[in-house]
Amino acid sequence: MTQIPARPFGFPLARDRVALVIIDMQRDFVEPGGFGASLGNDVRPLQAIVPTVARLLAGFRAAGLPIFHTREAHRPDLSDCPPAKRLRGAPALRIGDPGPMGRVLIKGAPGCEIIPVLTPLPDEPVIDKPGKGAFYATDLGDQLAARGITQLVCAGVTTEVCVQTTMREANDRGFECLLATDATESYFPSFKAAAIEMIVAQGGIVGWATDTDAILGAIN
Ligand code: C5J
Repeated sequence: MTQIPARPFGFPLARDRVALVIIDMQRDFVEPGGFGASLGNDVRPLQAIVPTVARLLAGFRAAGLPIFHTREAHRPDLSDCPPAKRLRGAPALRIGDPGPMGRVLIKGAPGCEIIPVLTPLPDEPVIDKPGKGAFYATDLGDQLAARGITQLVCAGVTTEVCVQTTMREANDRGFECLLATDATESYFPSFKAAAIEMIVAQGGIVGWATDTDAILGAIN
């Protein structure tokens, strides 16, 4: 078994049971004019990880390993978006509002799409999720079980929100999760750093963390 150098200790890679999960690399979070920007965030740190996420994606494709993409995406009638989520705070744009890239975080709107450079291939499932975690109200767990996957390499945005929530959901379901630290980002650098520490603390209470080079060196 290959051990990937990681924190808090080597990740015991099971090459036949691992998948990459790229979380919410959507125009609405990464590009100016989207939902993330409407909340007052500077999106440039998220744009900076795009080449690294693309490298990780290319490495999994080259290795012939399974890849899943997620999107935070709601139905046009907003029946899967609780008012408690939609009405919170005073953002310039709320979920479902018309914005420069169409209706914010609504399936089918341009802003809801994954950024072009990371466009999923036809055999790479795209999981539309109404929550922050990718297991809540989706069939991700069933899809992973059907393919015998027990390990997840996680990347995407934002580290402390949808990425960490998904890792916690996966951890509780028995998955071993490895975070690619340079292929994830937050609008808040200190939140990213804290999230990584929370994941690896206490003997990897949520999972493991390492960089993309270490992962690619092990799978290819
Ligand atoms: C947020 C996400 N931050 N994908 N979504 O609202 O992390």
